[in-house]
Amino acid sequence: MPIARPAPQAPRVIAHVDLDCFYVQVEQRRRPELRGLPTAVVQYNAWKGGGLIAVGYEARKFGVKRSMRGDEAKMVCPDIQLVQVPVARGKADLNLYRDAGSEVVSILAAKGRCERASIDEVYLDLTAAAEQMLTATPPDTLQEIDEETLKSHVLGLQNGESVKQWLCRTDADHLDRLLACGAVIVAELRAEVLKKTSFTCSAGIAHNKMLAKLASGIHKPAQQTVVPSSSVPDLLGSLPINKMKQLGGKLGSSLQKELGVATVGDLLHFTEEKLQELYGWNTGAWLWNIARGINGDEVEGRLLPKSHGCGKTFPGQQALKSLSVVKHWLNGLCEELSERLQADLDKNKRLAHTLIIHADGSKAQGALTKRKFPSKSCPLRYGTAKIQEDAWKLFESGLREFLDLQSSEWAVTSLSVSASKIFPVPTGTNSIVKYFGEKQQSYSQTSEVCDVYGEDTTSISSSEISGDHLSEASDLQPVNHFGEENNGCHSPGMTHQTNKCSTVNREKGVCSILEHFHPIRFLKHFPPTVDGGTSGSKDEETESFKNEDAGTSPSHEIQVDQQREIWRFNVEDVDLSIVKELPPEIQQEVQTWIKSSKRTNPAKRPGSSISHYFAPVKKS
Ligand code: TTP
Repeated sequence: MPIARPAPQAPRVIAHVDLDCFYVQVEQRRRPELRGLPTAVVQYNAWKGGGLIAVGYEARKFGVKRSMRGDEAKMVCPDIQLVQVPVARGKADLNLYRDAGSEVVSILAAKGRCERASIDEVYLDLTAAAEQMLTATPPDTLQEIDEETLKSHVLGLQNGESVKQWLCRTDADHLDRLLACGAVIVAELRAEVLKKTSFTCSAGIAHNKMLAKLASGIHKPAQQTVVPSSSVPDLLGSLPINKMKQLGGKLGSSLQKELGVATVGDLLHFTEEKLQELYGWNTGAWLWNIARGINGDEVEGRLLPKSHGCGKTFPGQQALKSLSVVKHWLNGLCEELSERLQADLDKNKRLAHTLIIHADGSKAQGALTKRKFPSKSCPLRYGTAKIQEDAWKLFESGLREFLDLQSSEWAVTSLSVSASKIFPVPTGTNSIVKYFGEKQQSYSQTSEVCDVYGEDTTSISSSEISGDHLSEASDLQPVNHFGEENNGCHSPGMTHQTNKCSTVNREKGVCSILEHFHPIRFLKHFPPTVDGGTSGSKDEETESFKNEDAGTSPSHEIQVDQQREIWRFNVEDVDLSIVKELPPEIQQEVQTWIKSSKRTNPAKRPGSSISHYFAPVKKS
């Protein structure tokens, strides 16, 4: 669902950079003999020469389109070079393209906040760089403006004004002057990408993400388009409503049918109240905004994908009709997912928290008819065997629901697994709290996975995962957009889920370290200091860790979940020997606290142990 965000107060310079015919360029770099030749990348599927998933610009001149199959493409362009997408485990292996996309991202990220939006698309917030350039070396002061910048398309140029004149106008308003700087910066970045990777890309430069994205596709390949504010009404006035992101589906059709809206600009005829009355407060406000080119979305500052997914389609005769065949494919997909998760963990120190499976299927009702197969999710456990086990349980649960307790014939036509809610591995001063949080969560995993057999306790609804979220999943059309799922930077262990988990633990009698190390006992040994141990800012609702600099005896609070239990102790009183009994990942942290107390000669208490400090709670 689109989210209406107000326009930002200060002007911004946003670029959307999109690589041209990306998979084709990657293949042409791998096989330079293909350069300059009409080329397309085909899907792994021999039927009629395989489906085209990327078409080079030389081939497009002959009328070759992505919707064609290889045989059809050969008919319109007999010399076309068809390259098959790499294959692993009987399905497309996109790692080559993912890695190539990462090369480009690392170059683009040099100039400003960078958001990797898909395998070959990036948003950049160049506001700071443009402001700096405007102050130090605005385009009119440059001895020479490079050719790539001069080739820019500036929308709405009036009275035969040249691009160079527009770029160098000193009487232009601040907004246009910033965009001119943005154009110079983006041209430099694109040249850098070409030099370092040999890939060409196209870009849109505007004051917001929506307009930048629209603009990057206007002139391709290897070109850039600038959208001054004055050109926005014309741009949107001629933009078919279904070409706008998020209006390609039901909402766009409804606007066309119910309101007779043909272009985005046509929405200007409706008041915000009317649009809200028809489509709800948020969507109505969003529609009102986009009609005016208003979009407050931030460039997120994310170089890595939000989720990992892999899937495969089984059209027609290839549909899967037995549990053993589904299991075979599901295991393969889980293996790939697991490898990618492990690589992400090793390389980027990130952990995924949710496993999702999604399938499409049909079931007998006279003939096999297409039905919605429910998506299922559960907390993700690392390790191929565990992922396979959990995915299988989710599939079985989904199938049961899909069949609605009737034993009928069924067929699965697509299958995908994905991992989402990916966060950095907790490090630094919060780790002890997260450690306790993770422990609670991991205990809950078993119960939640088991629960899918009974009531559907899936934490993510099918509607939530049926969108971009799974867009990397299809083997037939692997649209590799990393997804738009909005996951703020919550700490993984101490979210609402943790609260839910702790309830589950208590109800089901599952052990939790917190149940053994009860804070009340802790307080008994180390009474609260003057403020009574209830401090903590309001926005520390789920987690807080505070180092109070109170004289020579620093004390620490750990506030665990929303119950607002405060653990407070005096570092002076901690016996260093107990540190060795703590989990390795938090030993270092505790050492740091202790060092910071500047205690030079800690008293050793023979026989003391961690249980002395955290005495187990007696179960009644
Ligand atoms: P796009 O950016 O949509 O297209 P493109 O880069 O091939 O061409 P253009 O110059 O017009 O932007 O997609 C990026 C890559 O994603 C594309 O090269 C192949 C892959 N892809 C699929 O596998 N299936 C699809 O349905 C689409 C749209 C893309």
